[in-house]
Amino acid sequence: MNLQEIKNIATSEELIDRALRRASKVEEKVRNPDYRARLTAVRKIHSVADNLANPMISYVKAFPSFDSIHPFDREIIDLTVGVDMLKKSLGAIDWARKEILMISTKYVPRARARKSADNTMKIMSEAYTKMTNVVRQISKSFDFLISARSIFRNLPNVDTESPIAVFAGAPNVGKSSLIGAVSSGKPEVKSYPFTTKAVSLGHIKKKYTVLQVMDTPGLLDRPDSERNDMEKQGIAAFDYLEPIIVFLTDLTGTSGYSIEMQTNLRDELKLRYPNCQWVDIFSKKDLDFENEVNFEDAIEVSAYKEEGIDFFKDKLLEIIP
Ligand SMILES: Nc1nc2c(ncn2[C@@H]2O[C@H](COP(=O)(O)OP(=O)(O)O)[C@@H](O)[C@H]2O)c(=O)[nH]1
Ligand SMILES: [Mg+2]
Repeated sequence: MNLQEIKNIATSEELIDRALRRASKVEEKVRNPDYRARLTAVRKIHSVADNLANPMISYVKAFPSFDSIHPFDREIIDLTVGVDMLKKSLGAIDWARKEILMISTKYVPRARARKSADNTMKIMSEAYTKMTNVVRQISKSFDFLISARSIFRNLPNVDTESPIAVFAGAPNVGKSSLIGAVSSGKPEVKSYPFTTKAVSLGHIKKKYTVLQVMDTPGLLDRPDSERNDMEKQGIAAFDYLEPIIVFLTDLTGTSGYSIEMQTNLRDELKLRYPNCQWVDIFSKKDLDFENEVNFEDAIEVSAYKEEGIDFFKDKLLEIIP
């Protein structure tokens, strides 16, 4: 399921206009005017019903089914538009679709049974009114889906089926730069609603393996006590992906954050994610390290001079769960 790739959704009025326009082109070439009216009416009613109901099916199908959705996507949907509201809107569209088909099923035989052309047209326009009223009745559900789609399109495109490494560490320690240095292609820069800062999402590719790499600004860069509820839920969303945690420590003193703050943050995250794979990085190795800490197996890298990058990438690919 790909939340970012939901196709365009029409408003209720656009849908109605399109359906009526298409139906207006339907014509039957039969001599007898009464017979012609009956045939035309039947085809027009079918045409309106199909042109309303078919797009509605595709809209409902375009959104993920909540039975099979990945818990990460579910959480993201809940944090952005609300799972309940989305379910309600999709339910309303599906209800309306069935109503429309029922109306057409009811009106087609009635149109067929009329003797005079006038009466037939009356029945047809009654069917039109009923069908379009059903659509208008749920216009807010269309509007909701339209705005949900546009919100989803602007989210980082995390593939829940592929492994992911999230980069954590204090601000300014070099997370985004390192993501740029390890990624094939340019990382995508987009935002989640639970962190006002833009997230970088890149990919490390080797043969058939793709590892997503993402930083988490505003989330995994400060102590839990400073996070608001929204940010806590944002972190919870990442918990569902069982990420590899890449923790950057900046020993150069240029990030503006003390070693004490950085190691406290590291301890806290280690407690929060006891089951995740963990990789320690000392960043900016092109500069002098002013501090010293003893982390086993830490990898020294420089995003600037591209030092230690290949070694780090290989290490990541090796430990993909
Ligand atoms: N000397 C040096 N500076 C770096 C390196 N990586 C990042 N920086 C600088 O450190 C600052 C913060 O980097 P950034 O990647 O934005 O850190 P983030 O906040 O953790 O994402 C920026 O001014 C970068 O130019 C590096 O490898 N060497
Ligand atoms: Mg950054």
